Amino acid sequence: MNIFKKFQNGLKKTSSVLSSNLLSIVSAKKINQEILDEIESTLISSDLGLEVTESLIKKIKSTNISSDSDSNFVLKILSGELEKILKPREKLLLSNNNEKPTVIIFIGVNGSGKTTTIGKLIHKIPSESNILVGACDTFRAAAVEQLKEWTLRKNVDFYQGNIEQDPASLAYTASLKAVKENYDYLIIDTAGRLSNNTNLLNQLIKIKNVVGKTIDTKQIKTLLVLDGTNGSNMIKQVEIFGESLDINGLIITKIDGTAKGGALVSIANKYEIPIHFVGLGEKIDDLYEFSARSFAQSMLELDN
Ligand SMILES: Nc1nc2c(ncn2[C@@H]2O[C@H](COP(=O)(O)OP(=O)(O)OP(=O)(O)O)[C@@H](O)[C@H]2O)c(=O)[nH]1
Ligand SMILES: [Mg+2]
Repeated sequence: MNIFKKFQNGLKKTSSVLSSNLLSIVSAKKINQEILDEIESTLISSDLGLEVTESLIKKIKSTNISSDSDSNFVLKILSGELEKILKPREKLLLSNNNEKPTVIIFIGVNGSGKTTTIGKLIHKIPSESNILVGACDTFRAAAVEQLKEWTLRKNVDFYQGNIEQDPASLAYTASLKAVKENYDYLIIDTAGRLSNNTNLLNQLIKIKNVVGKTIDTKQIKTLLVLDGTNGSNMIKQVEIFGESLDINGLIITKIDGTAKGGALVSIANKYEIPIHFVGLGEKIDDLYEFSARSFAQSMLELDN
């Protein structure tokens, strides 16, 4: 299946609500204030946020739309505007010209998709690269096993400690190993839930700091994994994690399971943080490099 088709399928829940509502509003009608109000409430209800919605409405107002323009015309204007907002957030995570190792620390609340996304990501990294995966979610034995299974599928080296071992001490020895044994990538999984948020954030800060003792901070990427089904609540998570840690990139999962895909646009509009990947399903190859054009077109059920 081509990539655009994957985006179209992954965004079906979002687009089926958004585009059919929009089409029924604009079809064969002249755009007047009442129609604009209806478009506005449809856009808001798809979690695009107020600011993005207002800029979209402004664009429609300033475009000369005659009553015989086909109804897709409005959708095309909207998708062009969405693409403009999303485009600056497209950025490849994996590049070859970095110093070795590149460290990728996955953070995010429990259930957001960290461990699964690591599994999908190691499947994407070309097999000539050496990858070490560190199981720094020592909070639950099952978490270690879940991660280990993914590494076995790709025959990737796995580094684990004892259950309830301090995750930062494990991250430290994993980084020593990654440097000494010349790995290309060290990928670190972390816990999503501790007794409270402050403990979690302090632990993540500590993990990042100890890795930074051995490996240049320029080579360390902290990626926040967000559950797309949370819609605009994802913004709160970017804020909470962003207060304590520099977030270098975002991965937004479970886009396939939500009609609130518009929230990704609202995040792209609010934060200058790259969106590296989107999760469009549970299977190993359901992780896709973020494409502004595919996302925008698919949200509105337009063809590429
Ligand atoms: N439909 C869908 N499900 C996903 C996607 N990504 C992850 N999941 C599912 O989300 C659930 C939670 O994923 P995990 O990877 O265990 O989440 P986690 O962040 O590691 O959770 P903790 O270890 O508890 O912090 C699993 O059932 C995954 O299969 C996605 O893109 N689409
Ligand atoms: Mg996990």
